[in-house]
Amino acid sequence: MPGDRRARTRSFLLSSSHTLACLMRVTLTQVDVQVVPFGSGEQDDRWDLFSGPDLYYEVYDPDGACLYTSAVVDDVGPRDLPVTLDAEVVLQEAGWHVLRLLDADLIEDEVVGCVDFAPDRIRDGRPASTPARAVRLSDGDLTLQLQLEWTEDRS
Ligand SMILES: [Ca+2]
Repeated sequence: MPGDRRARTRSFLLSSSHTLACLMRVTLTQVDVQVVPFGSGEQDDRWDLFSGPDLYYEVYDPDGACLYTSAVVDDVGPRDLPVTLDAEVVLQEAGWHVLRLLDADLIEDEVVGCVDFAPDRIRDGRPASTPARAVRLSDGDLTLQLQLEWTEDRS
């Protein structure tokens, strides 16, 4: 349950060799789907029989636990891009997280693509006064932009 994870106020230490370590909380605040592999339009390339993919994503922490499942945006077509998927995910662990973009289907959801990102590495070398950062990630023909926000953890 995302609520349970959020309720836990465990924080982690972000450090790099040349800056002072400080306690920061990383939040994934937005996911934009910028490019989707729609295929050539042939029937077996299409995500759904008569429509575009129904997009949503899941975020996994470095241990493989699912932190968050977004709402579904139905029937996404090339003209709808970029599509913004909701997010308010606190990332408590350092290390590689996985974001899976999926197409919701009645029988079995299909994976559109997977990207991984490590919040602690993205921030390394950035000045402490940069609280937000957009990160562009690709998997084949899929391109996503993640908005990450760093705030001081006062808990
Ligand atoms: Ca679908």
